Amino acid sequence: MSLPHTVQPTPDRAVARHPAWLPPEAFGPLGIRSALVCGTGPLVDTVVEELTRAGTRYGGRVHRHARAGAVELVLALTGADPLPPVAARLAGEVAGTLGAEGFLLDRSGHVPVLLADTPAGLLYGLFHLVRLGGSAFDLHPVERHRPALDRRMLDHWDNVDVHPVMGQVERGYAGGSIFWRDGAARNEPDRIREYGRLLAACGVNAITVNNVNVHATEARLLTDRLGDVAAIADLLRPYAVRVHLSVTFAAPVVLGGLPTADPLDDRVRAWWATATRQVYDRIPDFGGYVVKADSEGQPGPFTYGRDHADGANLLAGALAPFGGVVHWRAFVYNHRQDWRDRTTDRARAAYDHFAPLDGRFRDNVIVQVKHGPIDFQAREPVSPVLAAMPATRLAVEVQVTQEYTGQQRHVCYLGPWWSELLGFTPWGPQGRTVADIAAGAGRTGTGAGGGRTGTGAGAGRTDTGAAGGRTLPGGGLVGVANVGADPFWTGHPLAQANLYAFGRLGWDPRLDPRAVLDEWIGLTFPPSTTGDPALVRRTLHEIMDDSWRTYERYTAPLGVGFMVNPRDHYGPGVDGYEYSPWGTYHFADRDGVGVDRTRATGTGFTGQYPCPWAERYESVEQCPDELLLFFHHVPYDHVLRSGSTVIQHIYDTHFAGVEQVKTMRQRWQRLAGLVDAAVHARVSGLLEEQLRCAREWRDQINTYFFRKSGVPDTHSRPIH
Ligand code: GCV
Repeated sequence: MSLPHTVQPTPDRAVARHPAWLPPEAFGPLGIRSALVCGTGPLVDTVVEELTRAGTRYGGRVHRHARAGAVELVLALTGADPLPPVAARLAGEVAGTLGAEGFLLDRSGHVPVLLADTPAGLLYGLFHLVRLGGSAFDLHPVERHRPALDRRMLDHWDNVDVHPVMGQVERGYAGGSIFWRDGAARNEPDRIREYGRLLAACGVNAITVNNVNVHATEARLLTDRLGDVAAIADLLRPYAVRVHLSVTFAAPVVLGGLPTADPLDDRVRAWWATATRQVYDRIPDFGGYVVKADSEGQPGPFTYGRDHADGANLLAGALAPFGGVVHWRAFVYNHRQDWRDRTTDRARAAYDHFAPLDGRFRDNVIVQVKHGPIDFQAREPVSPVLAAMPATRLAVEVQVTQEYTGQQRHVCYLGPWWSELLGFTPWGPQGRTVADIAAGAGRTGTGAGGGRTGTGAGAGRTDTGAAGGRTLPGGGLVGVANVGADPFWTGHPLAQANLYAFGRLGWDPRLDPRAVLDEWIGLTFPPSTTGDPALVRRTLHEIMDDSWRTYERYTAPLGVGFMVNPRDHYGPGVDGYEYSPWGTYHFADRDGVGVDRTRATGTGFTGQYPCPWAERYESVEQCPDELLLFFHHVPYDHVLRSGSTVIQHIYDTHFAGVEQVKTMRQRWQRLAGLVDAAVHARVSGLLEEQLRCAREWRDQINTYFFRKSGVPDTHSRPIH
């Protein structure tokens, strides 16, 4: 969909694809060394291929035999035979302890030795060495690495057919799909392989290849178009990325010709079993299904009077024999709400639907929960569902694609936001974090291996898992992908950092997001390719570190959310959703603004949180400023914890946000001639658009609230 004021992505074949965080120069320090790789298997071949490519360019050599002579770097599977003496003793000590994706790096001797129990671990270890660059060869104590979250998945909202409203990619801001074009597979294997490399190099290990809104053509990827999915899986397998498919709950009807998709119907169960077996015949390492059911018009179990545990367990049953999982989205709410009805609160919906089902889901169901209770707004509280389902595998879903954060036309580095989210402690400072929940720490399973299976309402509802259950693995971190056919991959070249940060924080949620950005800068703008490496690094930090908060300053204030234009969700539309059926209201009037979600006088949403957050959010005095209008309706002269009034805060942040964008633009100009000219030109053009749009936000929001409240700006700045 072509949007107004858009810097359109360059036609996808016009220029070579940008190497993102894997330019050849990033391999220089490894490429000049003579390396030994011990082990066999396709992923080990990938490691060899990467090193060979670097060696071909920089003069290094890659050996595959332990008795190859002098080597300066060893990468080995602990079970490889033979191993060189420099690795053999350590391998014997650590074999079997490194994990399915982990690795160990020993730099205490004269030759760095990287060991892994599995080929995937070796691949991740290789990219760790790339990140270390020349310092990979410095003396250093032994380090061990393994991902905190087992599942680090990107959901592509890509359509096979061009959708009349949403286009090729729903909420995509980087050109067309890298997988599909005009109803067919795009058939550009090199592009998909390169994508796989980038994913492996930041730690992503799973994707879905189609939109969660599954339309008619896309439904068929499960059956007669399965070959297209298998082709993608073949291309991504060498990078340890497993492919998943979004499926429609109505598949037995629309594809199988059955009269029903009732999850408790034996014919339906048999249909899913057969379809799923056929998928695994074709793609033996297929990851599983993603389902958006009873949500925004997608079909689901409610049609048959069943609940979401019934629906999810149906698909989980079909996948279980093959080790697959179903990601079942908790994004279920009434999108046909009457705006006059003040008792219905969309924020409550996911919890109300899912929390009572805790303990009913099979162990291979992952309930996928949007990070906030509404819909990927730039500021929302953490979803209370994440603290409400101790006997269920939960995944946290974030939006890497910038639907509500500037649509890859604005610089908005999301790492700091995700870091806050993953570090949030729903039970207070001493308790588990959201990352712990996504990792599965402390979860217990049903112990029954599945809920009820077709025996009628109510059966099996006693599975709570709290007592006698087994530890469940986590559901991981899921991000809606921001990649398209654009030569820079992400439209805005600096939006690549969000994809990179998503993978890295999924691997280790405790990483400092600024350090992650620093890694990304070092890889993407290698010192040897820039005119002034120190200035480039410093300037990018100055522009990007705080850019999410800058975006927040000039858009919807104090957590109130949804002041965007309807449909395309770009730019200010203060009342765009105020009288709509979507359940996203701010209730601004002449006296005040915000949504009363308290137990005392509002919708009671605050009661969905455990202590201490239920109390903090309930209290207008204790509620964090940045979320005040999410939880409370307050007068314009309400004094924030910061000491400012609500109305003055709105004016101040909107004026400040625009000034900060002007500064970004000036800073970027310093880099002219110092970074790649195409990157510079693209970012320069987009910063003009960001400034235009930020001014529009400032003027519309300030004017709107001035007109509503009649309160002047204490600094008498222009308000229209
Ligand atoms: C894929 C938001 C988006 C929709 C998206 C939906 C979802 O509502 O605007 O485009 O649909 O979220 O997450 O399913």
